[in-house]
Amino acid sequence: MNESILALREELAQAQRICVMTGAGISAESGIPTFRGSSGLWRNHNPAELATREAFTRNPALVWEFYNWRRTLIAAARPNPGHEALARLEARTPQTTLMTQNVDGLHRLAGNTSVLQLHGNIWETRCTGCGRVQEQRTPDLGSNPRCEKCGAALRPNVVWFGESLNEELLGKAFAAASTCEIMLTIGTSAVVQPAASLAGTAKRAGAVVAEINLERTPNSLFMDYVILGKAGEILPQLVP
Ligand code: BV8
Ligand code: ZN
Repeated sequence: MNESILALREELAQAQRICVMTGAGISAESGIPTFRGSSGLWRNHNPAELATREAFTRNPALVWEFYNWRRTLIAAARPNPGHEALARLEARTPQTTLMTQNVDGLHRLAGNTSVLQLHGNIWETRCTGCGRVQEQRTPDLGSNPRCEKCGAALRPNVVWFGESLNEELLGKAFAAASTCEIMLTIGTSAVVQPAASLAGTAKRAGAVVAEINLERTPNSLFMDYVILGKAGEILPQLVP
């Protein structure tokens, strides 16, 4: 086991207040494609061109096809050893705040209870008319699901590019990042804001910051640890 993993494992064992930020990379070993990188494209669409309000207004059926495809994929996915290690971390250190950019719900399925889903939840719809939010577990909702109450079009209850994140969630995330002793950032390319800036917030507040990812990112420059590799292989070594 490399000495960075050994040292970080020791620091994690001592810490009382831990923050974890995850991105699509932690769900890759559960079979869910990431956004960027070779497997990221979907039928020559760039997901970022589908995850916008403009795309939904222009072609709601195509956006629903994208989300129905992802919901079907996620419905078949299970938490992997990386998710399970983070559930053990929260069980061992109750003041562990897990903030995720992912909308797949796998952290809650793995057993984490304090989860900030900064970009929303793919299993919920929101009405574009009356704003009603509903959990809908049927993977394929068809090309034009409508609200039972007011008849308006339903959209996925996720945060699209150009949309603001939930203020309360974001406030909790920055508060946790400002007071934690250690922050782990796992499986994220650290290009999407404001999520990517939370690691810098933790660093400036004096936390030890560690990046676990397949590749280096813009945040690698200020990390105390950069551990390159698969989350599903590294996290179980950090949290046995
Ligand atoms: C906002 C939900 C204020 C939907 C997502 C210009 C115009 C307009 C906006 C902007 C602009 N410039 C900047 C912005 C702001 C924009 C932004 O940051 N854009 C970036 C791309 C430049 N941000 C926003 O718009 C945010 N809102 O700023 O509001 C505002 C208001 C009005 C106007 C302007 C600003 C909203 C951002 C949220 C967007 N929604 N998702 C859905 O999921 O369907 S973001 C989407 O990207 C996902 O949530 C995803 O999680 C997220 C980040 O991607 P990653 O998770 O990092 O995934 P990625 O594929 O990139 O990387 C995976 C990494 O894992 C890789 O590094 C890979 O090496 C690694 N990996 C792979 N396998 C493994 C692994 N690591 C370990 N183990 C493995 N096995
Ligand atoms: Zn409605």
